[in-house]
Amino acid sequence: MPKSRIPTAPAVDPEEFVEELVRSYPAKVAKKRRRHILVRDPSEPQAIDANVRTVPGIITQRGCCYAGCKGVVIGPLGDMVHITHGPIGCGYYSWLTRRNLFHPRSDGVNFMHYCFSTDMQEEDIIFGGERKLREAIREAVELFRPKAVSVHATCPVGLIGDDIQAVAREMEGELGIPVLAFNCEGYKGVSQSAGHHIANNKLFQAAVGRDDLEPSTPFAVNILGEYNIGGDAWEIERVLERCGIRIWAVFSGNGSIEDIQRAHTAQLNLVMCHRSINYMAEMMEKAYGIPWLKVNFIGVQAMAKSLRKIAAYFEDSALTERVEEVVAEEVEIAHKELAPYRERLAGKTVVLFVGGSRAHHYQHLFQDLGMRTIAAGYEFAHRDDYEGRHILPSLKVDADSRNIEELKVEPHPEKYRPRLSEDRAEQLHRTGLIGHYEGMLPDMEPGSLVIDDISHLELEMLIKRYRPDLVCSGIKDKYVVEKFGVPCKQLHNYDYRGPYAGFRGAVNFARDIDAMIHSPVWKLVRPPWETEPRLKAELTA
Ligand code: CFM
Repeated sequence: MPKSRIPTAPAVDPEEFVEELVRSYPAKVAKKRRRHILVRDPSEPQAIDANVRTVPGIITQRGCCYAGCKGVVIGPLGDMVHITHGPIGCGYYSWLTRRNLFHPRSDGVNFMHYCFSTDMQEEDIIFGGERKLREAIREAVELFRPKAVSVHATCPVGLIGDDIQAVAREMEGELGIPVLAFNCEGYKGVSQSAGHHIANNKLFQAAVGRDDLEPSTPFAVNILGEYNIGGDAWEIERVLERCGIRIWAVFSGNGSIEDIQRAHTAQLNLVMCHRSINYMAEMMEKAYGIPWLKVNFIGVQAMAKSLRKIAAYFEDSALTERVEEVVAEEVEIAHKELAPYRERLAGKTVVLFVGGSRAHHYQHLFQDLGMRTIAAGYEFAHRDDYEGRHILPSLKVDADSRNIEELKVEPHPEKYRPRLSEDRAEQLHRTGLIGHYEGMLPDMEPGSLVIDDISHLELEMLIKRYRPDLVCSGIKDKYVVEKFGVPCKQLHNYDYRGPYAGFRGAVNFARDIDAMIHSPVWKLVRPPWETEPRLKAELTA
């Protein structure tokens, strides 16, 4: 086996490294960035800054509000036409690079591979784009006959003040199908996180609760925050079906607007990505009485644990028995298939910097492989995703968050139906089975680094000092990282592979990671620290 030319990590003192990191910034920036960096110490409660503006000039991994709304939450609904109202680049940028896959239903409809945009030009910016939007919606409906249309605002639309809500109402009347308009202008909020919230709000107001069809099984669940990247949702579905648990609707991977319209009749909401969809979980609980339960389907042990949590919620002996059978069978097979990879990967180190959930979820899968997560962080998640939901009441709402509407939700006058007795609900809340998320920090090993909204510079310094065997990140970093001679797995779109969720996904992942880490190609790369310094400059003043 060819050896990587990167020597194993020199012993690094994490506290010293953090000081070194922030020293590379001007004093004011250093002070700000310091609050986004932690050395994990489980002996005391730790707080971290998150969900605040990136310092201008710093190269961040973050995306925009439009990306969070159109690209992340709404885009995966495959039986709708999604129109980007704006310059063509915004549509192009969000054109399925995330690989949220969709299987058509019996009607054969699938619009996932299209990219719809009003392609705004200078004259539209000057004279307004509403006419063009109206025509685009008409044309799309005439040509494609979708069940519903969504319209997504980009930055210029907000700046010139096109009233996309009025156009949507008008078109809904004219065309007789739902037209959902999202004011998700890219500049809103501090990251794509704002777009998640905007998407949740509109889906809740304009789609959920529209069709009262009831599931024919008592074990019907919605999955919230699973987006079917690389086919993840299909592996999750396979396992849940084996257990006798019916997926009633998914928000929104392999999702259909018709499923979402009847989602309020399910028994339970499973929350996969807490960051992007916790709003929906809370609103559905308040309006319809559906409790939510945090799951993680990434990793063999995590998958087994999540299935057991679902069984514990339903308290049905036949279901529990079936879940145990499936878990025993699937875990045994997965372990057998993982064993050769585990042997080659055990002890390797990884750093994970992904959007809002995966940097936590994938730590469980790396644990299955015997690999150590030595640093992790989110691009845009909030403090509760690090520290746990118990800190929510103490969070202060800043001006950026106040820009995003918080819906006032009341129990629905006819459709509210508590799924649990008061006693049981209280008990399950207390034991943490429902309505509970502990965040990433408790799973991080002592001395590991937690870095929020990591900058390009910080990631480079981290690689140089820690020499991890693997970096998990996205396309903005991938090739920079690989020029350091370190393999970089894209955890956003899985580098055109997957699925990685569930039992079979874990085996796929192990195979891919083993191939990456042990590829002979890294031998050919001369990392920059071997040739440095070529040019050195110091910051004065
Ligand atoms: Fe949730 Fe996601 Fe993520 Fe996310 Fe994303 Fe994504 Fe992500 Mo890319 S919804 S927070 S906004 S798990 S697109 S499927 S991979 S940054 S960690």
